Amino acid sequence: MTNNQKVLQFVEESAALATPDKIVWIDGSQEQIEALRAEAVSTGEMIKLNQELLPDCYLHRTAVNDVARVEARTVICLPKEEDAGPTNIWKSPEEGYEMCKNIARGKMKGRTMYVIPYSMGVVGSAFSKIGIEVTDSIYVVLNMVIMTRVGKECLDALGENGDFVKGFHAKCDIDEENRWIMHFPQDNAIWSVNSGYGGNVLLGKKCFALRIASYLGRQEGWMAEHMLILGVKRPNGEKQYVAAAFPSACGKTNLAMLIPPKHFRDAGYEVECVGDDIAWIRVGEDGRLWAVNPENGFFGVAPGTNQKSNPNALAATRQGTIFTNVVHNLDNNTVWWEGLDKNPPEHAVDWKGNPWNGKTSDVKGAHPNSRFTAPAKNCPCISPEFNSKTGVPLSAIIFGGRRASTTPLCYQSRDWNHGVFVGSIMSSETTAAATGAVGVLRHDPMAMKPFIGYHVGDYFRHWIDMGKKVTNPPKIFNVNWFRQYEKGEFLWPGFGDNMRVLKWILDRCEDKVDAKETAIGYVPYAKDIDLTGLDYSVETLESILEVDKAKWAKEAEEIEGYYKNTIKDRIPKELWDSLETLKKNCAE
Ligand code: SAT
Ligand code: MN
Repeated sequence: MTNNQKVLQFVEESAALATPDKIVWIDGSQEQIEALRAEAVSTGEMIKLNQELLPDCYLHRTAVNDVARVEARTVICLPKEEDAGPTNIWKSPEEGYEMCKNIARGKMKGRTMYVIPYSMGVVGSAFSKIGIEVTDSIYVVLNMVIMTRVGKECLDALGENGDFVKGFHAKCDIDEENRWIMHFPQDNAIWSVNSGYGGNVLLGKKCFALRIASYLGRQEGWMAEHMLILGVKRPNGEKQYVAAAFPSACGKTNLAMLIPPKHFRDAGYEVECVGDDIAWIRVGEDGRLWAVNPENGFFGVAPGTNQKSNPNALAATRQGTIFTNVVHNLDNNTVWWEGLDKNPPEHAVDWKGNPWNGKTSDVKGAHPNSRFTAPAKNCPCISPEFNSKTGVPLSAIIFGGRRASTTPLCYQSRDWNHGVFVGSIMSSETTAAATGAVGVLRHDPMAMKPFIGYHVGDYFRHWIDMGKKVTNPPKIFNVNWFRQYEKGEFLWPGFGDNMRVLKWILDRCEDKVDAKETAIGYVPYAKDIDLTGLDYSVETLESILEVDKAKWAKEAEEIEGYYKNTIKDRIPKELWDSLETLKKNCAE
């Protein structure tokens, strides 16, 4: 399929190590995809679902010990430990390669090695980059076909000499103790062994499009961020785009596909989705930041997705979708998950493969991190700019985490550098997207803690430097949809009603609305958040817009500790200055 010697050599070396019986190049053709689906069904790797209700849809179950990203086994291999920084696990490239190779040696014996040429971004765009993933998993192939642009045209775009990101994946024994996801940023290489779970094995996603790409972006002067991208069309037809960073499983997919409340729809507002997870961002000739979504599908969290919370995502999963670790409804050969509807199936199989009765069982049927892999083109609100080679210009960047208290519903930074500070101090409660405890508050700067391919302090510096290159920067905001009463109950309705906050943000970008200056930045006046059609008291709104100086003084102290004791060095002076200002403002 190619004359590119580097590609041929990579495939040859991978095969020499893993010794597969057969090598199959993925050309992206429908016939090949069909044949692979049939093979996966014949071995039980996938279950073909009801083709009338869910055409071209399949169900897959991972091993029970392999259901999420493994941050403690995700490694950045650089020569110097200090260059990986305090947010990453580090190994030297020598040690990393040796470990992965020793684990993978001979492990494809009796199996087929698939070679997947793929593009992150539209093939042929200056934004895009090509990867080659070798894998012994048909599930990986079929997911990559949805999540990226796969096929011969990627090899053609590479030409005889082009460079690419090398991805080696072998399932091995799905052994937790020998599971490693290793990145070699200097070599554009990724090795993944002993896992079959999406985030660990779809190497185009977090491994390439965030960890390797963030490293490349710093060298080449652009940014790879854990951000959704959405567009809002105003009644007069003008469009504004925003990119928003939230940690995994904090509602990026829901926000990206938001349906505005009736009052806004009637007035003519529309929201379109450009991406739900990753943004590659460059400075345009006009001095603005332009963003593309390098992916071609959605790897969304299933539980909680329903006709009310996200009808667009649900619609996207009705065709050509792979479901992972959800409930198999045996009555009609479809799928179910907690929060889909109030009618769990009685005759079903849970995510572990055990018989499950949704009416009587007191254990969950779907894993909390169960997923759908759906083609972007299925999404009813996919943006006409989705395939744009230049992307969309950003009016705003939004940061947001899961915070029960302290952080108000929304605030705006004073300027770019202060916005970088606001991103750097993000904390969020952990979710089921990664292994480990759920609901623990942890620092997650720019929602990138698990995804920065180098030192977090250098990453902050790169953000500050980018600000110098953009003459017309987006405004930077922070939101928190997750404020709670004492315990449990959320104070803001969220979902489609987030449009009310989004509208304020977009109005701020056009200087159409005033704001209150506070210790932490500009906060909306309650009267300026349009509550029409919502049964919600202005007092409650005021309470979640409040900036409590005493709490923020404590927060500032905590941030200082994080900067000093965790990140330690390489923090840009601009961020220390912002911290000093915050401390001073809270003391006043
Ligand atoms: O598992 S993934 O990393 O692909 C999804 C996520 O955690 O954001
Ligand atoms: Mn994500």
